[in-house]
Amino acid sequence: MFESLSEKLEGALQSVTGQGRINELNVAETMREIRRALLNADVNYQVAKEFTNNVKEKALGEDVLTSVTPGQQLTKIVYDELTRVLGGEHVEIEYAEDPPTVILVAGLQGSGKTTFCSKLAKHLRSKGRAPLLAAADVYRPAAVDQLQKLASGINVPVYTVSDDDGKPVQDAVRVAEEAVEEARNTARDVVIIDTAGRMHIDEAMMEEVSTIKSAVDPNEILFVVDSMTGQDAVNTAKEFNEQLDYDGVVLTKLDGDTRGGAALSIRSVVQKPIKFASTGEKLDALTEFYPDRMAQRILGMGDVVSFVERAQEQYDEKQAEKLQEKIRSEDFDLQDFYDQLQRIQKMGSVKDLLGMIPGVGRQIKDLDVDDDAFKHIEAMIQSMTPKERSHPEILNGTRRRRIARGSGVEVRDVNQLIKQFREMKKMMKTMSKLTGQGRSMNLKKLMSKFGGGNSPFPGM
Ligand SMILES: Nc1nc2c(ncn2[C@@H]2O[C@H](COP(=O)(O)OP(=O)(O)O)[C@@H](O)[C@H]2O)c(=O)[nH]1
Ligand SMILES: [Mg+2]
Repeated sequence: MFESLSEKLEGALQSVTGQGRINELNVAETMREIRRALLNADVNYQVAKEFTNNVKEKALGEDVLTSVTPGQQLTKIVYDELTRVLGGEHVEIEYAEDPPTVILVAGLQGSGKTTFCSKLAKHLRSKGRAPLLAAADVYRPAAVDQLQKLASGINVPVYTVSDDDGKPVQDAVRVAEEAVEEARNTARDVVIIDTAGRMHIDEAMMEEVSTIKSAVDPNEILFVVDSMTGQDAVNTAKEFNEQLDYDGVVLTKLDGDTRGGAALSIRSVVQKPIKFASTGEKLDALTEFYPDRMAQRILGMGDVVSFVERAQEQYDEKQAEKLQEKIRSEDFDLQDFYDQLQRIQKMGSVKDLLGMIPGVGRQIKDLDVDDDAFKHIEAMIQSMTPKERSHPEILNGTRRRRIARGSGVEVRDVNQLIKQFREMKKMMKTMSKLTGQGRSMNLKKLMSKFGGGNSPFPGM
């Protein structure tokens, strides 16, 4: 689904990775790439423009997180914006307080209405409801047959009106009205009305659907649209909405090689929620539409998004600034280091966290990252007095022996910790000069300073 768009978006975001921090220049460039990716996917021009403007504004306005790279942070912002254009929240079908709930399904011919009606019936049944299908596409006998065939497979009754020869009576409004009556009489609590579509929007079709609407006063009108048709889908959605003022959109054929334009544009253009997505011809290929899940699929970087979310949860601006200042002025001591270790561990297992850094994931997959190694480091620091933590230079032989005993390690482990801490501090200082404010500290590089016996990363 949306492979090309996904690829291009990831490409655009990955090009920011590794750069020091978010700035006007790299954001502008990334936005150009993202806009191109969206337009390539046939996203409405206005929607694409607004999308990149919003992302840019947020990127330049947001607090810079120390524990993530600019690329990761931008990924999260793009993800949030994708979720927003897809509708933000999931929107449920509205059920009638007094059953039956009447659902009217409209759309062009071939968009997938009949298939969707059957899928919806199956879906609702699995939720404990008792649907009745109404075959209000009365002009082609094959249409009624199709619905009956699909419905018999799932054991859902279909309401039809036939003449003496068994041919469907060509009165869609009558079928719809009687179906609602039938549901009431047979204790069916949802009526799904499948209507006729045309190849193109025409007045007769619109008028018929509008007449059904006024006749049965549906609780829910769903507009079905083939997502493969790109911007045409958006235009059709607009016209149907002007006529019917529908309640929700059903995107079909998302399993095909649709580029994504319809999915990403419809919500913004018609201001109606996408409620369902259809992903195949089989009757179980229907999902309730969740904008955040879809955004994650499009971006294909769900792990980065949740990483940044967790970093944001742990983020404390004042604390971060204090830390930066300490690094700059070389006041960063073992107590600060200890606090950072605690913070990192609160965010999850170290291997998980490292795996979420783009490019790192694959490298460490087979490594045996030992979270316990951190425990040793922590234990050693815990065995130090506050003064020792802030002035590691006073750690003479006697003190080191005491610390080793107190934390259950060998003296050489303590020696190593002190040596490594000194090296790390040097590196942090250099990094902080290189990146201006040292904001994008690379966790892996930092931790790799802890080589040897206590290293959480064997071989580093
Ligand atoms: N691949 C795919 N095909 C679908 C999907 N939904 C419907 N179709 C197919 O599209 C064609 C038209 O569907 P139909 O329900 O008859 O459309 P209607 O004219 O709007 O009632 C049929 O061949 C369906 O099997 C879908 O989500 N994915
Ligand atoms: Mg049909």
